[in-house]
Amino acid sequence: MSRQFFVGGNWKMNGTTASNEALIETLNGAEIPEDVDVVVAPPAIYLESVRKALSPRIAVSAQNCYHAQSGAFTGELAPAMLADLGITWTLQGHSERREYFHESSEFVAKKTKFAIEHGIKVIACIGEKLAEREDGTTFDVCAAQLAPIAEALSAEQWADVVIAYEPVWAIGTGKVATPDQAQEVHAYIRAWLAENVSAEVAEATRIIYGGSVNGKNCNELAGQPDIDGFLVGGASLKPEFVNIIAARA
Ligand code: G2H
Repeated sequence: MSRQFFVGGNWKMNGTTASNEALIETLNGAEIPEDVDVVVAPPAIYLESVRKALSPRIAVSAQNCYHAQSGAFTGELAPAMLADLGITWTLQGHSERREYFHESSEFVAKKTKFAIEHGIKVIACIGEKLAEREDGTTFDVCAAQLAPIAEALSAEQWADVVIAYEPVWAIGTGKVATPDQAQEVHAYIRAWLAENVSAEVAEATRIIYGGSVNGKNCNELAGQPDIDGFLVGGASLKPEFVNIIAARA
């Protein structure tokens, strides 16, 4: 089964109206191969303006959303609000949220399930820290982060999930995982899905790599059998994002 290549741009807490307009002009003018899904995740305050200005060929994602429909949850966004604006994806569990906002894997799983139940697809992020890699616990960390998601979701709901493997030591550091290092973990994640969810879900679920991906290193990573795309941070704010979208071509 061939999995459609998927490239996400995580703009994190960057941008202004003017810089967004320039980036959107580049993206709208880019030739995007038909067999690639492209999603960008601007900061919440720009979701609506980006959705309105961006070509419908490119989907827009939130960087986070909460597990309630509405109510007294100051500072949060409901999946229904995203759907109302034509936003079809959200990130969940990015390592920066786990680290700086103390999000647990259980909380990430709860928000993932709620988002999917309310029509928003999820890029679910997992990955180990440097000390965990050095301790040889990379696989255990990934399994522990995946387990609550697998417990929360039905097999059908996995159709609305993309897993982003992002080793924390490679995020924003310029230290990209080698293609072999990334492939090894992606293959592990796929085997974990086969064992803990189903063979069908393992085969169909896109597992994308994130961590210092750029226009230079993307082609070799994209050639690995279990790397189904990328979640790109820094380079998604630059014209080279267009080259990353074409990495599989
Ligand atoms: C990892 C990635 C995007 P960067 O966080 O999610 O960022 O490409 O800047 O390492």
